[in-house]
Amino acid sequence: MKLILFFLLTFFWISAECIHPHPLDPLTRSELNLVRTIIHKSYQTSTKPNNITFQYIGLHEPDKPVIQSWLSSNTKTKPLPPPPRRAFIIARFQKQSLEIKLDFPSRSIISTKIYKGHGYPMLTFGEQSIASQLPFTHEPFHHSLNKRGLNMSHVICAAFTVGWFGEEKTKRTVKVKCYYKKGSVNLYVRPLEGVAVVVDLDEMKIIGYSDKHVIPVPKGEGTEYRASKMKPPFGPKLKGIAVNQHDGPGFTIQGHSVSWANWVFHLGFDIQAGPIISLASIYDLEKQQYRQVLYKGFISEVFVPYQDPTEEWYYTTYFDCGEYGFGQSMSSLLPFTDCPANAVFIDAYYSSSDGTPVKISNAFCIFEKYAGDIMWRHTEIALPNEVITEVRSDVSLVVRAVSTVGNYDYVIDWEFKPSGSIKLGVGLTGILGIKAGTYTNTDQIKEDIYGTLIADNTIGVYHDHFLTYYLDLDIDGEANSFVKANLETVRVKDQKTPRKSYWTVVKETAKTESDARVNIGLKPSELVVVNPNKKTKLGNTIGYRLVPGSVVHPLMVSDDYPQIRGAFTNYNVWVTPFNKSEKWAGGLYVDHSRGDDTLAVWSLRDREIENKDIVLWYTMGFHHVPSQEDFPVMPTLSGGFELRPTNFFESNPVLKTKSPKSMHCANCTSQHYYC
Ligand SMILES: *[C@@H]1O[C@H](CO)[C@@H](O)[C@H](O)[C@H]1NC(C)=O
Ligand SMILES: *[C@@H]1O[C@H](CO)[C@@H](O)[C@H](O)[C@H]1NC(C)=O
Ligand SMILES: *[C@@H]1O[C@H](CO)[C@@H](O)[C@H](O)[C@H]1NC(C)=O
Ligand SMILES: *[C@@H]1O[C@H](CO)[C@@H](O)[C@H](O)[C@H]1NC(C)=O
Ligand SMILES: [Cu+2]
Repeated sequence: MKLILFFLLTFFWISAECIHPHPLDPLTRSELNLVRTIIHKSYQTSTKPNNITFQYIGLHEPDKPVIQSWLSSNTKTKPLPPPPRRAFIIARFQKQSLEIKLDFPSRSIISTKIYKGHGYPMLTFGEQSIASQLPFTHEPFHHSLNKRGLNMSHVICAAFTVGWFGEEKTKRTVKVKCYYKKGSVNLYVRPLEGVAVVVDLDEMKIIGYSDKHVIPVPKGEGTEYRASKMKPPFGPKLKGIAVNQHDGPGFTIQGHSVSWANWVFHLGFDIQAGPIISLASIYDLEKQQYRQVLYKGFISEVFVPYQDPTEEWYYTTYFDCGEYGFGQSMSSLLPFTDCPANAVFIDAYYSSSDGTPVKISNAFCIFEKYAGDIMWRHTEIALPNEVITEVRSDVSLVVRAVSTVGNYDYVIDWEFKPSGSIKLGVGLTGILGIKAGTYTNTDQIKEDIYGTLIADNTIGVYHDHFLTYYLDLDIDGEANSFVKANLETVRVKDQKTPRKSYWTVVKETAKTESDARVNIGLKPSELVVVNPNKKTKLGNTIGYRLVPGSVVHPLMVSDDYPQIRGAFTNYNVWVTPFNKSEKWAGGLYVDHSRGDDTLAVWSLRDREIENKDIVLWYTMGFHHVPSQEDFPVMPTLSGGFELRPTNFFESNPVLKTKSPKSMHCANCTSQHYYC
C-alpha cells in the first residue's frame, strides 16, 4: 500500500513537472500537435476544397504583470501556479487570414478573428516547396529550358516574396526563380536569369510567366564549396585548438532557463523571430541579489533590399522574419564547427503547413567562450622595488543560432559577460544573391550593372542587411527612461586656461517618442536606458548604455515602396512605450505589406515614454557591396553592438572575479579536438 502511494506520488510529481513548463517556454511538440488536432476539429467540417494551413504558431504569451507576479511568487514558500499555456495561430483558410487564440488547459479555441488589413502572413516551407515545383509541369517553362539547352532534371526552383509596389489590390503571390545545378550544388550562383514564374499561393497555380532574354547560366566550375569534393592544394593549414573543461560546463540549463556565473535568463524560440532572450538578470555581489536587465530581446525584423531596379530584380526586397521566418529558417548546428567542442545543444520545434511539428535538432548552442581576451588588467611600474601586474581572463557565455534564409546564413550570438555587458553579434555568410550577366570582364561593362562582377557571367547584386532588435530593457524594474547624453563642445570664454575648448556631457531625457528617434553618428552621444527612480549610493542614475556598432542608414528614398514597408529602418534607435501587440517592426503581415503597421507608424502617436515601461529598438546592419572574395561562398562578415551597464553597479562588478584556473591539456599539440 505504502509502495503504491509512493509510486503514485512520484508519478504526480513527475507529471506536474511536465505540465508546468516555464510560462515563456516555446510550444512543445505535444502542444503543437494539440493545436493541430483542436483546429482541425473546427475546420475540417467545411465542404470547401481549401484546407486550413498554419502560417504561424507560437506561444500566446501571458501578460507582463502576470509573468512578473508569477516570478516574484517563485521566491516565496507558496509559489503561484504558472499562468495557463496558450497559443497564437495565424492560419490561411478560404483565402483569408485567421487569427486564432487557443487555450491548452481547456483544449479550446478562445477567439477567432478574420484579419482584414493589408498583407499576408509568413510563408511556410510547405507552400514554398509546392510552388517551386509548379514550373516543371508548365509547358512554356519546358520551352525556356530547351531554348537554353538545359536538362530539366538538373533544375531547381525556389519561391521569392515580391513585396508591394503601389498596387490597389494584391493576391498572395510569389515569384519562382530557377537555378541550374548540373556539375555543382551551388545553385544560387547559377540563376536562369530572365525566367520568372508568378504563382498564386492561395490557388497554388501559375498566374504569370515571362522569359525575357537568354542570358548564359554561369558555369558550375569553381563554385564548389564542399570540402569532400575539393582537390589539393588546401590551405592555409590550421592547427587544432583544444577547448578543455575538465570540471564540465559552468552553466546549468533547466528546461529553457539558463544560469551561468552571475547571469540568469530564459532562452525561447519563435518561428518568426528565432531566439528570444527573456528575464535576463544579473547578480549584484554588493546588493546580494539578482537585478533585472532585459525583460525580452529578439530580432524583430531583417530587411534585405537589393538595389537592382530592373524588371527582373526590382521586387527583391526581402523581410526575412516576417516573410520567411527567422526561426523557421534556423539550421541544425554542427558540433565542433558551428559551435566549439564544449557547447551544449538545444532543439526547437515549429509546425509545418499542415500543423505537423518539425524538429530542428541542435537549433541553439550554448557555450562558455574564452578566446584569450582580457577582462581587465593593469601593470604598475611606478612603485619602488615592485612591479604589479594583475590580469583577469575574459570568459563569457554565448547563445548561438544560425538562420539560413535561402542563400544567406546569419550567425546570431547573444553573449553574456560577467561585467554585465550583453554583446549581440551578427555574422553574415553563405551565398550571395547572384544575377547572371553576359560580362566576363569589367572592361566590357558600359552601363550600371547594379552590382560587382565577381565571376564570369556572375554579378553580386548590391544590397543591404538591416537587423532590427526589439529590446525591452527593464533596468532594475519596469519604469525606465531614455537619456541622450550628448557630448557637446564648449568654447572657453574666460582667460584662466590656455585651452580654447573642451567637451562636456549634456543630458536630455526623452519625453515622448519623437525625442527618442536617433540616427547614430550624426552627433556624439551616449544613449542610455535609465531607471530614473534608482540611484547609486553616489547619486548617479542607474542605467544600461547602448554601444552601437555596424551602423547603417537607409539609402533608398523614403517614398520608395520598399522603404515605406521598411520605414522602421529610418532611424537606428526608436523608443516606444511597451505594448504587447507591438512586437514586429515591419508588422505582423509583412508579405505584400504596405507599411501601415510598422514601428514608424506606431511611433507617430508620439506617446510619452518618460519613467514608463519602454522598449528600445535598435537597427544595425550592413551595406553590402559584393567583392570577389564573397564567391563562391562568403567568409563571415561580422558586426554587432553591446548593452553595457553604466552606473548600474557601485563599482567594477568583476573586481573580485578570479581568472579561471589555467589548464594544460596533454593532447593540445595533437591536431584533433580530443581533449
Ligand atoms: C484536407 O486535409 C485532409 C486531412 O488532412 C486531407 O485528407 C485532404 O486530402 C485535404 N484536402 C485537400 C483538398 O487538400
Ligand atoms: C538529363 O539528366 C538526367 C540525369 O542526370 C539523365 O538521366 C538524362 O539522360 C539527361 N537528359 C538529357 C536529354 O541529356
Ligand atoms: C497597442 O498597439 C496597438 C497597435 O499599434 C494599438 O492598436 C493599441 O491601441 C495599443 N494599445 C495601447 C494601450 O496603446
Ligand atoms: C590524450 O589522447 C589519448 C589518445 O588520443 C588519450 O588516451 C588520453 O586520455 C588523452 N589525454 C587526455 C588528458 O585527455
Ligand atoms: Cu549581403
